[in-house]
Amino acid sequence: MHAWPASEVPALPGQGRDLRIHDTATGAPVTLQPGPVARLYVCGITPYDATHMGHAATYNAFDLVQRVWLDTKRQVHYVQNVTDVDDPLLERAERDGLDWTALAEQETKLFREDMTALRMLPPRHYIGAVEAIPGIVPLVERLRELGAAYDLEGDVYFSVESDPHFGEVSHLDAAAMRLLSAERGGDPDRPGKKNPLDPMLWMAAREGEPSWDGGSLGRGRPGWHIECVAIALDRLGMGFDVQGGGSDLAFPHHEMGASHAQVLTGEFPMAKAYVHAGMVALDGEKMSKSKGNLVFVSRLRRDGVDPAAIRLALHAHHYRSDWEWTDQVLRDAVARLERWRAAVSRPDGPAAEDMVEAVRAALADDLNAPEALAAVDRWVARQEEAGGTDGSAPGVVSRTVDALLGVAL
Ligand code: 5CA
Ligand code: ZN
Repeated sequence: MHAWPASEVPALPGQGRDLRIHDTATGAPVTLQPGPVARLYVCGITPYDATHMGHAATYNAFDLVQRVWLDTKRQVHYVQNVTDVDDPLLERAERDGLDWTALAEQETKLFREDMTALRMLPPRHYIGAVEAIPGIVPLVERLRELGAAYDLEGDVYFSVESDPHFGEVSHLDAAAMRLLSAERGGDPDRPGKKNPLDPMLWMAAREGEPSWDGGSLGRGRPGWHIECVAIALDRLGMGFDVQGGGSDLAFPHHEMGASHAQVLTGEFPMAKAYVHAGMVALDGEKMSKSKGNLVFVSRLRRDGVDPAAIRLALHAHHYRSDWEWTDQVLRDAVARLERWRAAVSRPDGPAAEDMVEAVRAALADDLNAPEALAAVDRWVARQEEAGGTDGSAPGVVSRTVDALLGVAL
């Protein structure tokens, strides 16, 4: 599957800083020291509806991860998936009388356009679940050979008890896991399972649903967690730097994925840091496709909102906090963008070196984007109050905001 075009990332003067980021698995910040090529896997969309502000906020966080690493002169090997076959997608297609492949294609196309408009850097590999099936089947077969998977009425389940590290990503107790499993695509109440939490690896073909050749597994389609594991191991290998997504993915998705990979390879952990973005709400409830309380990026764009303002609205919240999307959040961002643009359009201004370092320091410290905005605001305020004589300063500010925040002034 193709991704979307990259916007250019200007090089900045001085030295970038290593990223220190909160790791869900250890519950503490970790300073990552990737080699010359940092490895990042971010869970992609299930394309049955348009990109909403919650998705945008999560991808914004991982775009910042990339930008901090690029600033340290590293390359970034970034992989993202598209869950282009799964229950919610099939259900929505059925509800709306659409062909499920057409729905997935249409929504993935819109997602690419939204990401391009927001200047989110694209993954190097953008892989659909369907195209990953030939790589998924042998992994499920291998888990069966290892005794870590079992059959139930033709479906294949992963046994969570086969991984001694199971539970070490999300650190939840059994009751909480069971509740979340039921809410997030699991089937804890299905009779015959060894452990209620065991997730499906391969679902035998169902009447009226798409299915693929699964070799010794029979015809069927892949489970959700093994999809991301197959893609991540194939493209990045074990021990990559960051696996990312929204906080609703910590359990079961990232927990199960980590277990699959650890049992398959005998190595631990799959990712050096598990990084989770907070949930964006609207009217007091988590924005979600299933609830339908959504503000779409594409809708705002159609209404003439500058994507750079959307980006600033996202940066105004720390990625780990849960927050509420309101019209005021957007109005504040539009006003900030206007002020910043006016300030950098002048031929000179106060020296900007401190601002570059402050933005760098803020982002390298667990992606503190609100603090990065405050650092730019301080330069803008000085420009508005007293101006300055440094002819290179407005350009330096523009390039910094572009390179590190993805905002074109
Ligand atoms: N395809 C899977 C991941 S493999 C999936 O979760 N797709 S999704 O379309 O439901 O979500 C895509 C990403 O957006 C996930 O990282 C999810 O955690 C994040 N996300 C979904 N809703 C919100 C929200 N309200 N706020 C913040 N992030 C969200
Ligand atoms: Zn995933």
